[in-house]
Amino acid sequence: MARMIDGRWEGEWRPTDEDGDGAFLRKPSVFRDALPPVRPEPGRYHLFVAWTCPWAHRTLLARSLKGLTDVIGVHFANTLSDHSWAFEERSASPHGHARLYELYLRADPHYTGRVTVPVLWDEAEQRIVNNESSEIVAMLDRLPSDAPRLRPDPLVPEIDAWSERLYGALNNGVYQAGFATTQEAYDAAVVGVFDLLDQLEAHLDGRDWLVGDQLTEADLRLFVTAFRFDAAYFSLFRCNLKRWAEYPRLQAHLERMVAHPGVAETCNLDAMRRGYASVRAINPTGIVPRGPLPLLHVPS
Ligand SMILES: N[C@@H](CCC(=O)N[C@@H](CS)C(=O)NCC(=O)O)C(=O)O
Repeated sequence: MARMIDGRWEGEWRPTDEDGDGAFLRKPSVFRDALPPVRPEPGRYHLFVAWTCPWAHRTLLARSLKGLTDVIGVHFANTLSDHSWAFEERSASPHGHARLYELYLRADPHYTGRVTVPVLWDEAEQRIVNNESSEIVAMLDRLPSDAPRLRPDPLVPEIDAWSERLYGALNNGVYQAGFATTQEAYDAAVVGVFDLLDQLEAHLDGRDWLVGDQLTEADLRLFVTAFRFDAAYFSLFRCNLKRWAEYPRLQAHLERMVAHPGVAETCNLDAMRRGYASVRAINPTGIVPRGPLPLLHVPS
């Protein structure tokens, strides 16, 4: 068991839940409210994230690309171990918490579920508004802003169709490969990852962005996995049929994203590498592999 039941930790922490065939299952998020579509008062809402986490990364990207960095606070947890994410220093959490689960208990003393990042926290009402990254991205996108929409109405059906494919086979597919406990579950996941990469490489022929001719939420989904692929998923998750850099158009998309204003500041390559290497279930010694690294200049 790896979750809280009625506000108490149940058993040993493990990185995942499984189905009976050794395949990794991701549980639905619990807090699912929405923000009102008005520019929030600065300091009221806060994102709790971790540099490692791709789901948290897309909320950081939405906050940055929508020009909301002055309005929505951000707090980084660094290590994930027994009893959830820990903050490097208590000051990283506005309430002086050492661990993320304390925030969940502040929102609901009887919380039942996994304790995950990202969390969108409402300081005024002392509650978790939402802990599902796709919904947080969509609600940040609806806030008034001069920045272009990440989900422009006419493109939403195509964005959502890509999002579903990206989530199943790639964003979550790499985790299914990394956390599989049977050969069959691992093989199925890895084949799915690389089949989709082949399809994406073909789709990006003559295009800069996945949908339409602008950066959308679909590109965020592709990017958060692309950024982690060579440095974490290739080695630690054994997604090693090819490196990201061996796909010319996917590599060009990765470089285009990092060069886009507002993206590089959401990336921390070293913290991300250390974060994945610290998951003892897949890397018992905790040694951080020196390579491979993505072939691009990103802040370390
Ligand atoms: N559905 C969530 C999933 C988030 C998620 O799985 N976060 C991971 C980190 S990448 C986590 O916090 N895991 C801790 C745990 O499951 O105990 C979302 O997309 O927001």
